[in-house]
Amino acid sequence: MKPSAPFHRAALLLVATLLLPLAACSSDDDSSKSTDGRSSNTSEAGGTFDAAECDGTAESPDVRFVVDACGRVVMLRGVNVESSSKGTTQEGDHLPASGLQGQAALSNWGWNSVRFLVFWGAIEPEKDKFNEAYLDKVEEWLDWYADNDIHVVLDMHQDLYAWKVGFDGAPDWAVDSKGVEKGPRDENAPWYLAGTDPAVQNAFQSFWNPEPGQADLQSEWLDALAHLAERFADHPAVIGYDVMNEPSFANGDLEATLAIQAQAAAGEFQNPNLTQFMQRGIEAVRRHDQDSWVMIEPTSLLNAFPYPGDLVFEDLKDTRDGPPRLSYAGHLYEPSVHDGGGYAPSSTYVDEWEKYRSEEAARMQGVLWFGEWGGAPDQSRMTEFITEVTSMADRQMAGWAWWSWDPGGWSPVKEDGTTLSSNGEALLRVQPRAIAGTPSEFAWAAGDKVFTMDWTGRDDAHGPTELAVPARLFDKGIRVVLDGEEITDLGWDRDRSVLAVSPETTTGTHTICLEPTNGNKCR
Ligand code: IDC
Repeated sequence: MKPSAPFHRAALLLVATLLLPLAACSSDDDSSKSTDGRSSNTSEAGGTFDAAECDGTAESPDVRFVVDACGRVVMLRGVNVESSSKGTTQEGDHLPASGLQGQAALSNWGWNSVRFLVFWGAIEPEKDKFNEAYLDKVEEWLDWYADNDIHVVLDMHQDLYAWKVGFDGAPDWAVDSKGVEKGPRDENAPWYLAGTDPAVQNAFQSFWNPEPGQADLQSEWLDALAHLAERFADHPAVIGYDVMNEPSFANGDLEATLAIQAQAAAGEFQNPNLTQFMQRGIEAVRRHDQDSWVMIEPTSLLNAFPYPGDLVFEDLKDTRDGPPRLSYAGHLYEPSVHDGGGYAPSSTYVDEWEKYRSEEAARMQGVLWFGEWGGAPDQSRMTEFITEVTSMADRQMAGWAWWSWDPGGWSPVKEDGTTLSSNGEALLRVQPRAIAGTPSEFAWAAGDKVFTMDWTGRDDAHGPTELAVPARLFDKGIRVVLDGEEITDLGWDRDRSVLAVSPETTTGTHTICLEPTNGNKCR
């Protein structure tokens, strides 16, 4: 049925907002995952640090934190790599066009993680035939990340379901648009508006709400995810799996979605279909990997408003032995910033996002992590936006992954792949990478360039506490006060922008303050 004109306009408006952001050291049974070369031989308080102690057996001190194989709390901070992998058809290598060597730039800023895009259609281009050659290539990237102490979340990416209906994700064989071909795309309109295309709508409904006789595509997706986990469960770089990027329309098609807006805004809409799929996603990963985190996204509608979450949070259960390792991975896209319209001083988006998403992460006993956030550098108050979001992330002790690496555009780097863009300048900050204990709070004051953090040491966390301290922020050097004493012999690797500190005693409470070398704020 062709939508009537007013419906179409309403639908476009809705989709404009609703399709907008929706949105370690991982451990494993395998001891190959247990150490990172950097930590070995480091002297740990109370004795010599033995890297063999990083056997991945330490549990997180709190469901809100990820830990590495050394038991250190890892604050995942990094970037999505990368949009260029999507390509325009199922064919192609589906690897980042910017190339592996370009990744050195991000490891030089002390960033510790990436969200790496992979695609069902690349993993399983033919039904039931996994493409190991593609996964071998992905593994080359993972090896590089492991060698450079960067944790990877593998993101089962899709945008508007599949290449066959205009974007990316599902293999051609898994697209059932019920006989409707994709319509022409208006290249001048934001990409997500193509979600109104009946072919996209039908393909989504075939996936989420199959009619009798239609294939069970959700199980097929989850089998591909399980295969990914089987391939990389023992890989030292892999810390997590994002079950599905930006799921939308699990509750029903556009019309059904329009009909529940008031309910959703009032926090009265729950999405059992999506919740069940995400629960099955947890179980698919756990078929092969007991130790990685499973990243779960709400309906992408929530990235844009934001509304209260639609998942039935209390129903999501990790099936591993031991405390849950789940992450709540909604995206953070302020609608105007996403579309390049600037960050209005009156915007309440970041505050609302913080309120809803932090409560929801707690309800599902998960780590709060913004799997995507970003915007173009050349818009008003973009630096303020970045500062507010990163400060909020610090306040919540949450992780984030910037969208996206792809040099140029929104990237932290310009087209040359190394020169910082203004986004990159704003994103460079002092932040924790790995904490040999449990953090209670930390904050970065960008104006004064002062970083402070309090934590409590733990016997089951090994290796030094590491901070990202970008060398280019401190051309004259740094001054560091640890537990009230100025550190004279700084373990600061300027090339990698990593500062390693080890308090005299492992346990007990600790406090660190870092500032420019001539500063006087740290005591
Ligand atoms: C965007 C890319 C853009 C591309 C589009 C469609 O930046 O170049 O044309 O995808 O493939 C998301 C998605 C993510 C989007 C990103 C920015 O998860 O794939 O990338 N975004 O629009 N959800 C909200 C925003």
